[in-house]
Amino acid sequence: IRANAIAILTVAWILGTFYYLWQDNKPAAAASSSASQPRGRSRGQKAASGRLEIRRDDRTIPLIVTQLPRAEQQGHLLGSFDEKAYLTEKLLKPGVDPYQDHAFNVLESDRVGSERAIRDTRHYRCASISYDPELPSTSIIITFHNEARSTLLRTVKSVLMRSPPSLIQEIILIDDFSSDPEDCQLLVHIPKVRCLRNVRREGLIRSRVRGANAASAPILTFLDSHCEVNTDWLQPMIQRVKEDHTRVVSPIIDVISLDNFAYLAASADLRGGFDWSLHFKWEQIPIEQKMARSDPTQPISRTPVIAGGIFVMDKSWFNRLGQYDTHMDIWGGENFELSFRVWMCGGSLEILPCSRVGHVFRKRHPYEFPEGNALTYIRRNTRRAAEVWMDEYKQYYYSARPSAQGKAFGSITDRVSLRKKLNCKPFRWYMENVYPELRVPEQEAVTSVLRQGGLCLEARGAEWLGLAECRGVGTNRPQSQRWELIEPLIRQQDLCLAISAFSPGSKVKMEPCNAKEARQKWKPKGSVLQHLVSGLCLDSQTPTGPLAITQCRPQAAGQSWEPQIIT
Ligand code: LR7
Ligand code: MN
Repeated sequence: IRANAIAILTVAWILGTFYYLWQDNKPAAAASSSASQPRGRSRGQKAASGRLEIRRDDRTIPLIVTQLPRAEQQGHLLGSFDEKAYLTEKLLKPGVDPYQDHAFNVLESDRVGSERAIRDTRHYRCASISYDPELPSTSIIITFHNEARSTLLRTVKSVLMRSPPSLIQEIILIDDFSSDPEDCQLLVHIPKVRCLRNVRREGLIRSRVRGANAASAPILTFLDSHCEVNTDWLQPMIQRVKEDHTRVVSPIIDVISLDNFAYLAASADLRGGFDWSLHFKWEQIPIEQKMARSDPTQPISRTPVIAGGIFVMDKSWFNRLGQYDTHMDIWGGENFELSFRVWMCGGSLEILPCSRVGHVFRKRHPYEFPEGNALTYIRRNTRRAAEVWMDEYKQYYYSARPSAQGKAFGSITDRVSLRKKLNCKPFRWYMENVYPELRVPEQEAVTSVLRQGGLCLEARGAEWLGLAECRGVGTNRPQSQRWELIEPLIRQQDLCLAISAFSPGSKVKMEPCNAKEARQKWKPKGSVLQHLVSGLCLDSQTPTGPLAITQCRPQAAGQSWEPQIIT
């Protein structure tokens, strides 16, 4: 009887496998339209048309569903873990708003389960790439604060289901002082899962560092706590890092709808960018780069920044580069700090289109910020990044985020000496080589007269320059007495104030503007106009002529220039 039963089971299993393969090979539209279309259409609409307009997904594209491991493997994956008990203990009470605690629809997350099939969103050519059979293993690091159990579990299980087991050394969960320690502790019954709990709220930056310090694999993989990894997500990333340990790589981050948990493909030609307030944004890769991309499976190299949550990095390289700035608290800014540091100190950042990881994007933070609100921390953290890494460009950060000024941000001595020790390039290099598309804000031109007593600085073309009676008021001032002060130039139409030589007594004249010409560079300092390179000051009372440069004497009447702005 036993032998018979085994024979029957074997036949059934073979038939089942064939049926499965046949299903997979059928024209994909027929195989999956019933499974995904109606729901996706009716409920997916909101997510697709809402704030994530760049992440539109064509729901009519035939779906190819990722293969699930068979039931017995499934059991093996979870060890003694009791999934049902874990989830049902925390189900949403009737009448409670499903968005309240997590800023996504937790009812839907609970409902879709932990091992659903999702569409393989990669370019089809990715599936035929083969990777090194001897890839190094990785420690997965997931930090969380009061994550929903079903999303946390789906993150962990998708990693176990969709990664070659030999590549997963361990999954380290850092419970950042969540209300219920069991959210984390119960999960250690799953093989390879470890749980570290912070004794106080640290924020994601110090939590990740704690995870990295506990990791035993040579490669680190960071994930947010509400992700769902897709087919073969890990191999492309580890491969790139193995080939060159200074590469820091990210997947394309697909969108999991916060309303219905539909898994939506993100556009494959986006990269990470920012504006001067250090606000992260996805942007189109530059058109030349787009046209040069003949192979859609190739990395999107030269992303100026990464989103920050999902990336793979060599552990020794992470440590050598100074991990993270652990004086950053709670949330925000660390992705800029890391990205600038990687680029400026000899590494590179890239996005791999053959690696896909879904992430639940939210519209608000569901958790508390211990002091103040999110902005309190964003300001402080991004300010630290700007102060350490942005050199003279930090002025643009401060003009774009004036509220960051004047607030304490702690000591940056350690990070500045780290930058020295690593011999990192200046931010100017980053601007020129990594992010030339980021425009430096136009200096706002100020038009004014330059008064000395009752007289005004006047130029009549290039022919005559000197002091003359001030004429007109406000907008009636004559053109010849109007000066545009666009640092470092002092400009009148196409002509600029220039010295003729760099020694004291050298005459001053008008000549065609050229912002690179050292003789034309000035800086107003109190009431004097100082020539930048010579350090001498514009003077009207000199023996050599009407206008020349002489040693600066701020009290001298001939060096006092009072700007009066013309509105
Ligand atoms: O105090 C905290 N402690 C934590 O452990 C606050 C948060 N966290 C955890 C949290 O549970 C989550 O796992 O940190 C992770 C990130 O927080 P989220 O998911 O609330 O924020 P987010 O998705 O907006 O985070 C993005 O920006 C952050 C800036 O500090 C981090 O870099 C996140 O890793 C980053 N997430 C991603 O890059 C995923 C793609 C999103 C985009 C763009
Ligand atoms: Mn997140």
